[in-house]
This record gives sequence, structure tokens and C-alpha cells, in this order.
Amino acid sequence: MTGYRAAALLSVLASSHAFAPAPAYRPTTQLSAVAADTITFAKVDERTGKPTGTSFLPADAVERAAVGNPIEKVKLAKDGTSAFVDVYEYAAKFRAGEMTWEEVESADMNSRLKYVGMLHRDKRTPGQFMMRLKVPNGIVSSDQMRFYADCVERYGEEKGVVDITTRQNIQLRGVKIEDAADIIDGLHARNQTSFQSALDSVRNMVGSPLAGIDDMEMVDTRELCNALNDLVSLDPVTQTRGNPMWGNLPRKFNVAISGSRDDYAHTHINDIGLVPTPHATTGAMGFNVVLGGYMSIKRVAESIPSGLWIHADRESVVTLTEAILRIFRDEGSRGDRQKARLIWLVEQYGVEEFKKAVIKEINSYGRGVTVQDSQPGPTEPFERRELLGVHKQKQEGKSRVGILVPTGRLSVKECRQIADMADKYSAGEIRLTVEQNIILPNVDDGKVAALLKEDALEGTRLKVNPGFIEGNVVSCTGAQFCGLALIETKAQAESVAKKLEELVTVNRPIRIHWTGCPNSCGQVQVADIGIMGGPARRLDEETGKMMAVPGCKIFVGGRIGEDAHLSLEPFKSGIPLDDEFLIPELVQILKNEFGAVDKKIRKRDK
Ligand code: SRM
Ligand code: SF4
Repeated sequence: MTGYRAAALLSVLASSHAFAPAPAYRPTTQLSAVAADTITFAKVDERTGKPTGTSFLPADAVERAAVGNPIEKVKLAKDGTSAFVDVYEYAAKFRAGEMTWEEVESADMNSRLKYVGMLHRDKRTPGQFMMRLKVPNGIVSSDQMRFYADCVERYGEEKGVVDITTRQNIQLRGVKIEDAADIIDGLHARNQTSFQSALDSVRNMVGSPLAGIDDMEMVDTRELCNALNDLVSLDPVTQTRGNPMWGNLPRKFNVAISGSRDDYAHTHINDIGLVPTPHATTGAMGFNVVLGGYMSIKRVAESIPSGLWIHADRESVVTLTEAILRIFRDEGSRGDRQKARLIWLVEQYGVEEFKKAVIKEINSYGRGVTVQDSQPGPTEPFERRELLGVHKQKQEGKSRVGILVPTGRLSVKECRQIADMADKYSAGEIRLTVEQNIILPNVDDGKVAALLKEDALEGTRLKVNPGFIEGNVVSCTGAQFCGLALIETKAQAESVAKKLEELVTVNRPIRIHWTGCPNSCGQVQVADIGIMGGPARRLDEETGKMMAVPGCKIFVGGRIGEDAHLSLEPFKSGIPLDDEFLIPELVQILKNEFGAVDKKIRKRDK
């Protein structure tokens, strides 16, 4: 057991993070003689004095990485876990006029800096980055929200925006390396980080946006998300941000913890999903563990039951996650990146064998954490509840107010307006949702009317009671900033929703998700209607020939909540994105599949 392993749980469980003396760093396993001859990698980063992420890997994982995919080679050659030092060094050199961003080596610029949450938007805004944060359980303070606005303001209205992501998280846009060091310091001063939020890292911990304020809550997910966030991104030895133990995973890794039967966290599409379920005999609250949900170009997989049940306490949740991460880190594929997510490893083992391996790993830690067989889920009917709008809380006299942020995109002005409203009505607290919206919690019932009359909510993009269509749009980043996108998404999603609202009436929320490419960051397979960028052709009226145009595939019938179901096959393909093609298709689907009716007879039909 390394100093890291020993310190990990203690550090996560400690209520205050006291600075611990640093023990000697050493890798978990020494390289074999053969491997040592052929593979070289740093075990300790000279500049930080910290062990590298790679140093925690067993010899055979390093060997597989050495002949693995190109990203594995980049990670071996120059460890990502100390990339923050490069940010400080580059920033100092840029400011001193000794270097420009064009001179930064490509592996740093386009891969390694992702470990600091910095993603170079090389195709769309060369020299500028998206900085992805970690916001465990999606809880943000007004001070943090104002800080985001201050960070991006200098990049102008178009490039300097803030996005709420589909992982209940924040991304800052436009960031330049010369400013990044100060932004990182500012985040850390506000107890937030961007470290280990991208590339092969454990991503933002998703929890219930109603944690602690919900009368139907089964588990308060806040402290569990924080504990897991500390497990993966707090160095247990130095108590600084960034944990090298998980600094060289084979692939990204997603964890979601649900707090109620609504499954607001989407456990069915995460590598680890914790589904609150009381123990059938003892009544103790715990989680059934589901594994392997993910979406990608190659495969879209719904989570599968692992057969495991754990208690809903910090020690059990941290230990289970640590055990699965350890197995994934050391045994996951370092070859084809399209077959490297957790589900592939679970399938390689077989579910029953994987379950045994997890239990063995947990027992080897000797923490007395008990694991049991999965428990039966509830049988009585349940209806998933709405997050937007005004709703009573479990606390007498308090309400939660869910506010639409169209496609999760926030201007500097909107960030500041939200921060001001939070200070005035919700003690400075703002909650983010995976639908890319916000909730102001703990608003005094007597102040709700005043909140609803705030300028920021009257005739603006931010709405408390939007229509059933415009209020349920989710969109990935799309071509405006993402180099993988086949189409523009956010602006189009917002405008199409408005047009549909004018054309039809629906009697329940219809969730329309947009995603710019098959990676499905916008999760089209969970949507009522999912729009995924793809090829299309239409007649060129000038030449009379068919021509290629931006288009989409349409998915129909994804479900979320207890009854979750992914819509795997496109309902329609090759639809051009122009309004004249897309809008009639969507209207038809809304009418045929979702009972929509015409709102008014349009002028041209009169
Ligand atoms: Fe994603 C890659 C944006 C949630 C599956 N995703 C990307 C990149 C980093 C590609 C790139 O380098 O440009 C996108 C950055 C664009 C940008 O400038 O913002 C990107 N993904 C996003 C975000 C911002 C979409 C959004 O607008 O909300 C979400 C950030 C979440 C976060 O805060 O961490 C985001 N991505 C997702 C989700 C949804 C989820 O996590 O519930 C998925 C599907 C679930 C999953 O991962 O299994 C998702 N993104 C992918 C994939 C395919 C993963 C795979 O295993 O193949 C890629 C490509 C990759 O990793 O190779 C990808
Ligand atoms: Fe980019 Fe594709 Fe993800 Fe959209 S789905 S953010 S286009 S990678």
C-alpha cells in the first residue's frame, strides 16, 4: 500500500483537511526488467515533487500503454498530472513576451493541458481555450458565479461566455493561457478547481439538484459527491488539488448519485450509477450499483445492474468507487479508445466475476465496509417531478425556484444577474441541473412573488415558467466552439424551440436534445426527441442537382427516471437542418408521437 492509498480515505473522511506530512512516494509496482529496458517514464515529477499518474500503474498496464493508442503514448511521455505547472510557466513566459501560444508544443496545447481542464478550441478560436471546472453536485455560490463572469468578460460577448453542461457543471470560454494561471488561483481560492475535469479523468460528480430540500429525498447526495470529488481530485498527501492516483486512467469515467426515485442524476448513462434503494430486510438506506452506461460514436450502452448494494454512507460510497477505479485504472484497455470505457472491462470479466473482483478489492482495504446483493426496487407507481418553476420544499415556508437557462448558455450579464438574485433570495446558493438550468433553493415563500418580478426574469431569456417545449431543450456545444461538431447546435436549438412553441401546443414537457455529432454529449438517446448532427442532401435550385448540406438524424422515445430507456436507432435520418425541412418533420413527430395540436392556422394556410 502506498502512502497515497493509506492517506486516501482518511483524507476524504476528514471534516477539515489538515496538511499531512508527505511520506516517501513510490509506485505501486516496480517495472519488470524487460519493460524497464524499453519504456521510460518519470515516476516523480521533478518540478512538483509529486508522483506521476503513471507511477501508480502496475507494470503490465504500463507495457500495454507503451504499445497502446497515441493518447497513451502522450501520457507516458509527459505526465498530465503536473500540467498545471506548465500553465504557470507558459503564462509567465507569454507575459514576459518570451513566447507565444503558437510555440507551445502540440501535445501540451491539444492534449496534456486537458488535465487542467483546458481544452484548446483550435479549430474555432485558435489560441483560446474552454476551461472545464468541477462542480460537485452542481452547487455554485454567487461569489463563484461572479468570478466566472469576471474571468470571461475580457474575451468579448461572443467568445467570452459561460456554459452549464450536461454534467451539472460549468465551462468558461475564451480563456487564454496567459490568464489561466490567475483563473486557476481564483478558483482554488473559492474552493473550486478545473483539475482533472477532462481527457482520461473522473468527470464531474453528478448528484441530486434537490439535495437537502426535497420532501421525497431518499439520500442527501451533497456530502457523497463532495467526498468522491475529494477522492479523485484532492491529493491525499499534500492536500492540494489534483490527485495523481487517478491521473492516468485508460479513459474518461463518469459517476452519478441519485437522491430520489426521480433519478435526476441519470444513473443509467454513467460508468457508476448509485440508485437509492432501502435494504429489504433492515430498511437501512443504501444504493443499488449500476455500471457501464455510456454514449459514444462506437456504442451507446445503458447501465447494467452489478448485483451490488452498499450503504449510503461516505465510507461505503468512497470505498466502492475507489475499488472500481483501481480495477479500471490498472486493468482497463489501453488499446482501442473506442473500447476502453468501463463496460468493456465488465464484459471481459462477466458481471458475476466483476462483482467478485470488486468485493475482493473492497475487502482488501480492510475498512470494514460491507457489500451485499442488490435489493429489490420499489413497485408502487411514481411520477418524476419537474425542476423548473416554483415548488414547495420540505422546509416549512421555503420554495425552490427552477429557472430556464436556454441551452445552458450564460452571458456575463446573466451570470451577474443570477448571482444578484441568489444573494437576494437564496442566501447566495445556485444549483445547476443536467438539463443545463438553475435552481434557486430556500427562497422564502413570502419573497417568491418579488423574485418573479425581477428584471432578469421579465421578458428575458431566463424564465421560470417557459413553454413545455422551449423549457426542455438541452444542447451540446456544437460547431460554434467544438471541433468535432457536424452542425451548429445551441443557437439553432433555441430558435427551433421558439418556432415550435408558436406552431403547436403540447400538454406535457417534451424534452428535445441536440447534439452536434455521434459522441452525444447532448444525450439525444435519452430525449423524447433527439437531434444529432449528420449528413443530409437537398436539391440545389440553381443547378438542379442534389447537394450536401448540414443535416441531422432524429431519435424518438428516449425515457429518463426510474423507467429509463435509451432510444438507440434513429427514427429519421438525412433531414436537412433548414427550417423548411426540419420544422415540419418535428411538428409531425410532435403531433403523431406526443399528441401535439396546431396552435393556430398559419397565415399561408388561411
Ligand atoms: Fe462530451 C468529447 C463537450 C458531456 C460524450 N465533449 C467532448 C469534447 C471534449 C470534444 C472536444 O474536444 O471538443 C467536447 C468539448 C466541447 C466544448 O467546447 O464544450 C465535449 N461533453 C461536452 C459538454 C460540454 C456538452 C455540453 O454542452 O454540456 C459536456 C461536459 C460535461 C462535463 O461537465 O464534464 C459533455 N460528453 C458528455 C456526455 C453526457 C454525460 O456525461 O452525461 C457524454 C455521453 C456520456 C458518456 O460520456 O458516456 C459525452 N464527449 C463524449 C465523448 C464520447 C465518449 C466515449 O467514450 O467515446 C467524447 C469524445 C471522446 O471522449 O473521445 C466527448
Ligand atoms: Fe462536440 Fe460532438 Fe460533444 Fe457536441 S456531441 S460537444 S459536437 S463532441
